[in-house]
Amino acid sequence: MTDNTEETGVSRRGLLGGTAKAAMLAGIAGSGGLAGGAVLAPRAGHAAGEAAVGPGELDEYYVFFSSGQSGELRIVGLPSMRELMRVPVFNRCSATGWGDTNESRKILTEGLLPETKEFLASRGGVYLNGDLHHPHMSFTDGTYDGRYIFMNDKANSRVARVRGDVMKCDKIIEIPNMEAVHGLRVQKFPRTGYVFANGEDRLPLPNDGSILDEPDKYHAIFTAIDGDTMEIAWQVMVDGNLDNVDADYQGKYCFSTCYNSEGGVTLAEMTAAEQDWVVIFNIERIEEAVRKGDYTERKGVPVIDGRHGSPYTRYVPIPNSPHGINTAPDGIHVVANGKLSPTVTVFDVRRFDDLFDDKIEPRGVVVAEPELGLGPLHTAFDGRGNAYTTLFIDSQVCKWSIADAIRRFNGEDVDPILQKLDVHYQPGHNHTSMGQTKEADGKWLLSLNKFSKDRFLNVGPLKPECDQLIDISGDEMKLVHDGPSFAEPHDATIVHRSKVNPVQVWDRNDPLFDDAKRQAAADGVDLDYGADVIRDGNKVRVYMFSVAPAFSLESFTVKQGDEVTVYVTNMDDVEDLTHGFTLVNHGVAMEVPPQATASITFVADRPGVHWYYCQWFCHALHMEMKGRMLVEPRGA
Ligand code: K7E
Ligand code: CUA
Repeated sequence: MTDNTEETGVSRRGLLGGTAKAAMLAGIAGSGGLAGGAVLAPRAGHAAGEAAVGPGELDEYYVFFSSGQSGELRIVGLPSMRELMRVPVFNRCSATGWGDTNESRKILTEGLLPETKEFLASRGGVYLNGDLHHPHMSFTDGTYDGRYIFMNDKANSRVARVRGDVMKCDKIIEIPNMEAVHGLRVQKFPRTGYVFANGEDRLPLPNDGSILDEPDKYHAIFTAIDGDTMEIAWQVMVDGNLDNVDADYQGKYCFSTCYNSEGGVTLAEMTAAEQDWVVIFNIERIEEAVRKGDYTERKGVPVIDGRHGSPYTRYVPIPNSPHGINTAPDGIHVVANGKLSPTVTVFDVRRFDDLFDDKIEPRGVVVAEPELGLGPLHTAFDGRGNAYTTLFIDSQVCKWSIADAIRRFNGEDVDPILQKLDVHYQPGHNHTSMGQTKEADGKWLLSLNKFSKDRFLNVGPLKPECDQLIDISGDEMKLVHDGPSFAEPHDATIVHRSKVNPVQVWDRNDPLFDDAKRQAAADGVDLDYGADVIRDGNKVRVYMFSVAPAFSLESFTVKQGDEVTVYVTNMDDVEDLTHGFTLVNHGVAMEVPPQATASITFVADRPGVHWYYCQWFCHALHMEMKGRMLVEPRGA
């Protein structure tokens, strides 16, 4: 196994002209040469036995993967790294009809701000893209509870929720008063509770055109969302900007990194200072401020002033443009990753009370600051006191001891670094099994690498990225598997399967079907067993159910120009018996899983005969599961 010494790091640093910052900036400018060094590293040997999951065997963990600019949530089994499901969220999905069905369009539109709805009117009413960075499961008492997975959309400033029982998105909200939701984490204790979301971009407030090129009047906004109602609880205006966020295990504090304390609007300005900061939010004091009315209401949300000098926040100087921030499973230590500094900074949350009572200086919460290598971005934990930090520039994962880093900080002559493992190439996030909970089990580490280069068969200029599975159960990290993945495996949450318990078929009483039920009742139709065509002026509602291999309507007739809504209810009550409904040459398609209702609305503007068919393979006679829409020409 590769074990690059610190010496290698030093020589690379030398090669790159002295400072970590110069190296990182070189990396930003195009890093082929940097990764080239890692290409020469010996490859891992054969996969360890434990990583093999045989045909028919089930994985021990679910991985909830973001997909970055693809905008969906992906579910992967670990350790096999088999992709199990894609859950459309901010994207449009042809297979499921997400973005096309009435049920999904309601979820995609109801949480948008009024001005966004107006803006999107000329663009089909919904955003088609999203940039999903951070999926995180809800907690109870410091560990996952399986209820929900929350996630951000950096591209269009939204936060979404996926239900753990059916693995479908049920809520999307747009966050007002800020743009580009980046960091997202949830409250770990006593439960979620709050979902914390960082506004990355600094903007005028209000951003109505009255202030334009006056960056000193821009602000960044931190948002707390109530995870149960998906309503915004409060916001805090801060100095600088906001990158990543995490929360403690006591339910008292959350904290965000800032890479732009300079308030710059150009690369040079944003990287000018040698130190930026982490801002710590005092949740109890903020809740008190909301109760007392110490806020300005903006777009219906209480916005608290948390800039320097406020009782609600503290700013801890950190070298240099820190990125990821990660709370250790010991419930005590928090690691901020230096990015442009070769260091990570370790806080002790037990000192935060004193910090807010002004008994110590901001840097007084720092208990260690080990130098690990170039481009530290994110840190994961094994529950045995070790931390694993990704080094973007060095293309390595660095394993280090938190206790030894603290001893070193206190002047003892110990090296906290235990091992460096080459990864391929340029890692961003990394994750350990259950490592973001108090139940971190120290078995697996995933390194999510931004480049795959030569690791897979060449598929042209656009390459997959490379997720590497590392066995951390022993004293040494061992690389056991490479997994290519399409844009972009940005972040992941590894959850033991005992925490997740999805259902096999939908419940007919699910609230997702309420609108269809209400409309069917108004039309005097039994939604479960409908075979009806209801005309209401030029609106036509078509109700059908499906039992493999047939729809209850083999044809229906409408007039050209009618606005047609088709409701399909799948009355099969069997595991894995999904039907679909696709209307040829109409851009109309959707999934209808067992015991679900789905509906879709379109204008029947093409006279003639158009077949509809079942688009999910369901039966030996699946090809025959079809029917005709007969459209009478206008004036006939
Ligand atoms: Cu590191 Cu969006 Cu999670 Cu990128 S943030 S890596
Ligand atoms: Cu029903 Cu295919």
